[in-house]
Amino acid sequence: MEIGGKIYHFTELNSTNDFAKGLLTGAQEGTVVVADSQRKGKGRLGRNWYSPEGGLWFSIILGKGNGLLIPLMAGVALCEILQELGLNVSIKWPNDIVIEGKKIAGILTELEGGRVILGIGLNLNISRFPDEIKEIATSLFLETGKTYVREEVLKLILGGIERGYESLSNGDLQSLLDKWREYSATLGREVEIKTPQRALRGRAIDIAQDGGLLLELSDGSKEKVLAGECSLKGK
Ligand code: BT5
Repeated sequence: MEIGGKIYHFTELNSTNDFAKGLLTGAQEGTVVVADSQRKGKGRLGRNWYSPEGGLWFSIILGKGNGLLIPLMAGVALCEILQELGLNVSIKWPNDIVIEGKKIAGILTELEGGRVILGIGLNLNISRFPDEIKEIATSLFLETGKTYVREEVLKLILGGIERGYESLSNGDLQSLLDKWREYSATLGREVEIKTPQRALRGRAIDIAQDGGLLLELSDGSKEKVLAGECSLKGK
């Protein structure tokens, strides 16, 4: 499947994910929606995503897929491309792309009409962040001092996602999980996972076949978590 065969480009949208959802009927798999800025960029769980001009904000319409494995695959693809660009990136479970703990990219997947909308926000040429996030966010520009041509970076990422999606569709889960382990900033660490129901603390020991995070709790028992907020504790 070709990703980016059709690309819709807007100077401004509320959210590329929302626009992509509105396109679903009749839109081909692999269709991409990109906006220079978003008025209501969305994070997970109704959070806001700061999306001014200078960033790379886009969504891809994919076919059916596993709602947990697709974002893992996208995270790995992003890491590969950012590493090629010389950045020392890692993945904080489930799919924050970080450089020394600061987030450079976020991924939001939504299931709609049996399809997956994969939304990616990458802080490209952003020179400053609002106070609320300036300690936890970074950009390619802030890390390297260079400015990037958005279309070129987009093309690299779409290529990486096309390869990753194809190998997932062919059932090659193992290489995806191995790459994820390689980039992980979470495995081996003491973590706390918070869900609306509970908080769980333990050592992150592996990523499961379904994208869940395996924890070893202090009593030695093991538990798999599929969703939640992860904070890293100590070494
Ligand atoms: C995410 O949410 O990390 C998913 C972000 C997905 C954004 C893309 S842009 C294209 C597409 N269209 C959309 O409307 N969304 C997708 P989450 O893990 O919930 O992280 C949100 C939190 O990250 C916020 O509460 C802030 O603390 C922080 N944050 C907000 N904007 C940021 C930014 N530009 N860079 C780094 N951190 C940010």
